[in-house]
Amino acid sequence: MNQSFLQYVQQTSEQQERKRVFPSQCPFCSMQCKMQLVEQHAEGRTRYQTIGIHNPTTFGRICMKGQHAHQHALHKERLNHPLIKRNGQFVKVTWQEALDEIKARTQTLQTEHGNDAISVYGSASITNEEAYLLGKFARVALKTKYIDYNGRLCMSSAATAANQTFGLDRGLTFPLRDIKHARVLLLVGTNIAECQPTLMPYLEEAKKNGAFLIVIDPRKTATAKLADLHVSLRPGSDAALANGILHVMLHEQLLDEEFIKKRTSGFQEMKQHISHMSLPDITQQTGVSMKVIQKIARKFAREKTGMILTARGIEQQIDGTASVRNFLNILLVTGKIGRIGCGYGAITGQGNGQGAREHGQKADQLPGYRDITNPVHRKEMAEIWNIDEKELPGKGVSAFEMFEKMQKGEIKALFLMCSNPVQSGPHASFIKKAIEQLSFFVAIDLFISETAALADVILPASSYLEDEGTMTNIEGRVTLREATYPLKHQRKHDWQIICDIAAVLGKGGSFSFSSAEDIFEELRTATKGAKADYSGMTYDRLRKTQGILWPCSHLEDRGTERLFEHQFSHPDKLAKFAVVAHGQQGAKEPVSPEYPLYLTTGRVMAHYQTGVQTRKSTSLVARQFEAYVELHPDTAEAYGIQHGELVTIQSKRGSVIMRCHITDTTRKDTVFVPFHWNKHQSINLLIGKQLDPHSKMPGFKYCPVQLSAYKN
Ligand SMILES: Nc1nc2c(c(=O)[nH]1)N[C@H]1C(S)=C(S)[C@@H](COP(=O)(O)OP(=O)(O)OC[C@H]3O[C@@H](n4cnc5c(=O)[nH]c(N)nc54)[C@H](O)[C@@H]3O)O[C@H]1N2
Ligand SMILES: Nc1nc2c(c(=O)[nH]1)N[C@H]1C(S)=C(S)[C@@H](COP(=O)(O)OP(=O)(O)OC[C@H]3O[C@@H](n4cnc5c(=O)[nH]c(N)nc54)[C@H](O)[C@@H]3O)O[C@H]1N2
Ligand code: SF4
Ligand SMILES: [Mo]
Repeated sequence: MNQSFLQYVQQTSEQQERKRVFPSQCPFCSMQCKMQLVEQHAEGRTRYQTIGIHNPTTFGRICMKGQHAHQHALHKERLNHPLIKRNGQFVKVTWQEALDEIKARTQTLQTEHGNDAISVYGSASITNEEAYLLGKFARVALKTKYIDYNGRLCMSSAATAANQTFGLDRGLTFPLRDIKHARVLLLVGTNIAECQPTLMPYLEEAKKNGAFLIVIDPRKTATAKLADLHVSLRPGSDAALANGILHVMLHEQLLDEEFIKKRTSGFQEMKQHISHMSLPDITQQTGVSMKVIQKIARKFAREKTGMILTARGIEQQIDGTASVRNFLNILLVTGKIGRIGCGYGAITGQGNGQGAREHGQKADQLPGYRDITNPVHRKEMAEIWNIDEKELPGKGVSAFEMFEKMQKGEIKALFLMCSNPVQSGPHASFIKKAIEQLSFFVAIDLFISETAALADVILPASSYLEDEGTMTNIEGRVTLREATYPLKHQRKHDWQIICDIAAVLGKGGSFSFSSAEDIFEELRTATKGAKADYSGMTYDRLRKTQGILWPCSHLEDRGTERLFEHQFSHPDKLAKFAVVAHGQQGAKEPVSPEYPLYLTTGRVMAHYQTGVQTRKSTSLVARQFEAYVELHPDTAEAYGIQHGELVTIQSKRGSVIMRCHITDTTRKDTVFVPFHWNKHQSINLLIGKQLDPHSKMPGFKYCPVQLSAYKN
């Protein structure tokens, strides 16, 4: 061996010694791609690289956001210490000081104003263990009924619709690998190409097998570009479009009569209702031609297999629940659920969008999807939590309604974990004012977000690199996120923070957990026999199996991949048709000469949600560094606006300023703005306060606006 080769080997092995590998799962979307952070010290520098790891959902694929996630987790602005605001400035304090402050302020407020003076706002980006514990914290430590979470702004319409139609809400009723067996795929308001990029190969595989892909979206998105048929409907008109499709199916007898007879109820009422509808009216309301409506109906009904996938485009509407139910009507009349290649999928959003809604963060729910108003469920949970059932608070109110109560002074304090509502909530200026009214506000975050900046106390949490726990992915697959990056500075895991606060409030006995696994063991018991049953899972099993789809009710149970094969989850085992009057659309603020354009909002590939995390990543910011508005060329011409020019967009509630992107991928009457940017680019300043009556979802995807060139 020559000298230089020996030197090379020596150097390489030194480098090897200085290489560390940390496992985790991406902190962003519901695909929950498994990944490793590789940390390498060489030539006096530390380099980081994120690589995808094989798993049964994404097979080692990752997208650009996952690839650069470490850039925010390792960012210099990450919080290191608890902070208390004194004279308008945040000062670093010890945990003891922060906890003492929390104890004193909370106890005083509860003594003076009752337990319900305090509220808790959670998240679907925390682990199942933390979601479970936060629900327990509200009910057992604070004894308040006011808890809800950011998932209310996300999937609540799909969840409500699935519960009403099927009696159970699991985002996907099938495993992703079933997609390749679907002959027709109907995608409604879902932009998978930008929002769940590592899901795309499933659609591509289905297409290769001959599937016909229909995308219903006002914009010709990257997903729509893959479609055989792109249906550019008027924003907010999905319920009407579904009525049109049903009309054709009923008129042309494109039905699965046996399925309707054996597996459903309410068909006649629905049929009767549809028979009064006029197709020409529907084409007018939706902007979709009769020919296209007929084509969708015939194609979907005549193929042997088919799936409907929805996401926030149809759901984030004040008639989102009814609209989703109407698409589920289409699935039921054609008998396309409960067998391979068929089913419904509400594409989940946040990393734990599925699990975090199952374990008690919702105002009306207890762990495992138990109902907080059901005496039997209450008793079961009270026993597990070792409290008297009478001590268990009742049903609270939804996320946005909590801010209304803050504004009225009924709620006086807020514990906020892992969310940024000042930017993500509707009518953002209202939410900011409501929070400013609080007597006491604790934010638990990685950074000083736009919302945390308003807090009295900020507590520094751990990130996806450090925090072990389970996350339930898009498939309903419970995955174990192993995370071993050392916890630095004064940061703590969200679950530790909850336990520490509970302890100073005198409830330490109910929160004496020493690891995430410890909490999972209690969660298993708490969900036993419930709809979302995790009791057959253990960390060991999750490691060995690479994830189990719930329900899983005993240690030999391999989980449930496909739902509703033999029965639905209502007591009579039948799925329920819905009568959907798309007149409900009339409740929406109409466009007018003053506000003539439809604004719809959403996402771009490079950024995540309110951008607190992705705006810290230099690589992602390089892809897209500012907000923009998409405008059709004819509309731009009519308004005398050039590409790249700054424009003001205004609604009844507020205005924003951003650059104009002229593109023929959007409708002439529709503008689109992503919601990842803050300050004068925060699009939620424009969105209204109206909520869906069933799910309490705001109408993020529909808002009449005016647009004009920006005048300085
Ligand atoms: N890159 C990226 N990926 C993400 C996220 C992110 O912030 N960034 N967030 C994650 C989360 S939490 C979620 S919930 C998901 C969201 O995933 P999606 O719901 O797929 O994303 P959005 O862009 O909000 O909206 C989807 C589409 O709805 C269309 N749309 C607007 N109005 C209407 C309408 O009236 N009817 C119909 N049919 N369509 C309409 C929009 O044009 C848009 O293309 O993405 C997850 N993944
Ligand atoms: N106009 C419009 N508005 C929307 C939507 C839309 O399509 N259009 N979509 C809605 C949807 S679907 C969603 S899901 C919401 C999302 O709304 P938010 O939940 O408000 O958005 P995020 O940016 O995810 O906020 C997460 C916060 O938690 C912090 N964080 C990240 N990880 C952790 C952690 O592990 N622990 C703690 N304690 N903190 C952490 C981040 O730094 C960040 O400040 O926005 C909704 N708002
Ligand atoms: S953002 Fe979603 S698709 Fe991209 S790496 Fe993360 S989990 Fe995977
Ligand atoms: Mo979401």
